[in-house]
Amino acid sequence: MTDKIHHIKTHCARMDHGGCALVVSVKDNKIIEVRGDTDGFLNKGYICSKGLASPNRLNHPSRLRHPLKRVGKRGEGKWEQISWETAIQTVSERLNSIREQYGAKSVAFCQGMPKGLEHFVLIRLANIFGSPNVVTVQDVCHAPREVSGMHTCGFYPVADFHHPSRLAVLWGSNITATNEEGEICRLLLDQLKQGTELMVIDPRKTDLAEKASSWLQIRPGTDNALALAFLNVIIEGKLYDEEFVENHTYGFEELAAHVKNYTPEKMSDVTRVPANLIRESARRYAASRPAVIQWGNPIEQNINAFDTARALICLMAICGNLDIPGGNIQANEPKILGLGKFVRADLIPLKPKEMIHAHHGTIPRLMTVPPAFFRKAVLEDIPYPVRGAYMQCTNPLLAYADSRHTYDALMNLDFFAVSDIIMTPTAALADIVLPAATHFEFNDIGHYGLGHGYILARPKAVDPPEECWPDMKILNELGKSLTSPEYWYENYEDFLDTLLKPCGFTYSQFVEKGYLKGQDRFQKYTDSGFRTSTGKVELRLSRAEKFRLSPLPQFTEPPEPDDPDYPLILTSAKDRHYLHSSYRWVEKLRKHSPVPLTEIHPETAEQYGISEGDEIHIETRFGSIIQIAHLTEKVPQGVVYSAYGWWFPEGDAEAQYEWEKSNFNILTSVGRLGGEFGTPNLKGLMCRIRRR
Ligand SMILES: Nc1nc2c(c(=O)[nH]1)N[C@H]1C(S)=C(S)[C@@H](COP(=O)(O)OP(=O)(O)OC[C@H]3O[C@@H](n4cnc5c(=O)[nH]c(N)nc54)[C@H](O)[C@@H]3O)O[C@H]1N2
Ligand SMILES: Nc1nc2c(c(=O)[nH]1)N[C@H]1C(S)=C(S)[C@@H](COP(=O)(O)OP(=O)(O)OC[C@H]3O[C@@H](n4cnc5c(=O)[nH]c(N)nc54)[C@H](O)[C@@H]3O)O[C@H]1N2
Ligand code: SF4
Ligand SMILES: [Mo]
Repeated sequence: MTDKIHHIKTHCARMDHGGCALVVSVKDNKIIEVRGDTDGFLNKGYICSKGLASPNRLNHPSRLRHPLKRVGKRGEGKWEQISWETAIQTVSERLNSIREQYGAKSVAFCQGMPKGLEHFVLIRLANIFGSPNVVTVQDVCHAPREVSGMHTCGFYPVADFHHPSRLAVLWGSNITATNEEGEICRLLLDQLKQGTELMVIDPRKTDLAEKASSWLQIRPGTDNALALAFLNVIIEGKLYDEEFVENHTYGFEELAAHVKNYTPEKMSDVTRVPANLIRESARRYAASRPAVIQWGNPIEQNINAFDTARALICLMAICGNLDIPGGNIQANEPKILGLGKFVRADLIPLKPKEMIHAHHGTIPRLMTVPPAFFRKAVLEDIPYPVRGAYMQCTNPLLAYADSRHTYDALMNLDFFAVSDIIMTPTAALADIVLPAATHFEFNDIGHYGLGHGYILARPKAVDPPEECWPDMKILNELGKSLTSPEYWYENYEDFLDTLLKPCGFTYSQFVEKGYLKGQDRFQKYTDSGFRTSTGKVELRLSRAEKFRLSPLPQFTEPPEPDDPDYPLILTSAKDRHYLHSSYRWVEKLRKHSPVPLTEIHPETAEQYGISEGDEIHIETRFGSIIQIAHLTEKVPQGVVYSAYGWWFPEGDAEAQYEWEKSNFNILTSVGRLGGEFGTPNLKGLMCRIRRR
């Protein structure tokens, strides 16, 4: 007998940070259609190609369906199917024996981009196990924005697209392709129709650069120089918000004296943005209150990440755009369980001293280990040995800078387990591979802990295939076996109710509502000041010396010095049809973007005798890869945009699916890192190209 069609309202997830409300039509435990929900709080009906293809992940023949144990040599591609009971027991025995031999901190818990609640359950497991080492990709993704925000103004200033702005600045954010952290482009596009002005700071002519009233085609890797030039123009011209500066900032005079040096003329040489365009754009930002800055990955994907984030927060502050409607706000969370309680931070009071990166003198309040330092611990025992790891929702062999360094580290671990939905190059090296259930297959909550002031219901639509388990369930069972069972639940779904308890809703009541949002409250500083040691926005950091931080935002030089052997500048942008290294195996998406393309300006290509469609080598001092040339005037001369995240799921499993051939992170290095966050240079590298 066949079922009727059911329509389920849920939110998209795991194709990016998620956020679009969806209506999912289900028949016979199969999704037959998804569409954007016009009632969606963030997307108002919008859906992208990834959202449309998202159900195609579920019944794909490549899905992992059973727990696997490595039987051959590491990476040889020989596996034995095992039961869940054996899998949980093996992972737990191996991690416990490492703990006995070297201590709990010798086991790392690794996660890539957070997908949902599983991220926080993983942190909870690490805390209960006693390891301070949760390794994430925050070094290049959000920590520079969040933690620099905490130090400067006491919060992470997020773009408020829910209230009208006079000007929106996209500073290295390709929002129509990436919709990062649920800043779904639909809200911004609606504002643009209502007359909000747009400024885009991006080397490449993005969709929105075409529509912007000003487009600053910056040299990759020089965003801090540009932000400092903005500060110079605004302070010299006394265009800032005097009342705000007078009452709510600390160190203005020092900032003013410091930025005198960064004139538009000087910074124009560095950034390649004409001085008059810098002047005009800075003036426009200062004159357009409320103005919002949607800032993206490029500001935090080079060694100057801290200074760039600091300069941008100073800019928001002195122009009076912090915590006002339509500006960059401190979002208020709904009344749900706080993060510290959920992850049981109380169980690990020594974490700030003991986590690997504390040894490297990173910035206070960075609570996850930068991948470069994790690998140093594995390979060099610095500051102590790390011998085991549990990894979920991550593909480090593609996502971490310096892929060969990652390979060496993975090969040197005594034991590691990976939970994923398919066999990736990373999983192919693991000792145990666990088949995860994915979005649509279990009840989850989205956007918890991201700092945007809301959470989204993601109720299940269909059952997972065969033996696939949600990560939350895997962790709950592993928790019971690996640590004291008192911290874990009979049923992992209790995590959902525990989180919602303070607001009085059960999970099903929450699902009825669809989302929960904190109340809008702005300019909270007028009552209580800013949550910094001075109670003000710290343009100059009052505790810089104590924390060994630079007190004022700096520009000294681009991330890499000019190099005659590598005369071109290399950067990247996310592919709108994929998430990082994920989903090259989803045919519907692969059709849109079948091969790794390197974008080059036609005149630059001609200089090197390269034509459209040629196979080319892209080389840096650190490595060489092969991609296909695509000539376009959208990128500037002398700048090369290579595709990031490529491996070939259709390739040879024993060769880890050609993970080296086109992988952008073969070109990157961990030789030089930003001191505050351990950030490597991913964008703004020096490279050269040649025909194959
Ligand atoms: N389709 C898709 N969406 C995604 C993701 C994905 O992989 N694919 N990933 C998700 C994640 S985890 C994140 S963190 C966000 C990231 O979202 P974004 O921050 O938007 O990410 P990127 O595409 O890396 O960079 C944005 C823009 O920066 C430009 N750019 C490159 N170098 C520079 C530079 O040096 N300076 C400036 N100013 N601009 C530069 C690029 O041309 C691009 O248009 O996206 C999320 N959404
Ligand atoms: N050169 C360069 N490097 C970068 C970046 C860049 O722009 N350039 N961007 C950086 C950024 S912003 C980020 S966030 C990181 C991303 O780093 P990662 O998050 O490690 O990147 P992904 O390649 O998306 O790997 C995610 C894995 O999770 C799996 N997965 C999907 N759903 C589930 C699930 O429900 N459960 C489990 N267990 N697994 C699942 C996918 O199959 C995939 O293998 O990369 C960073 N690295
Ligand atoms: S923009 Fe993101 S959340 Fe929206 S449909 Fe696309 S992948 Fe899903
Ligand atoms: Mo990210």
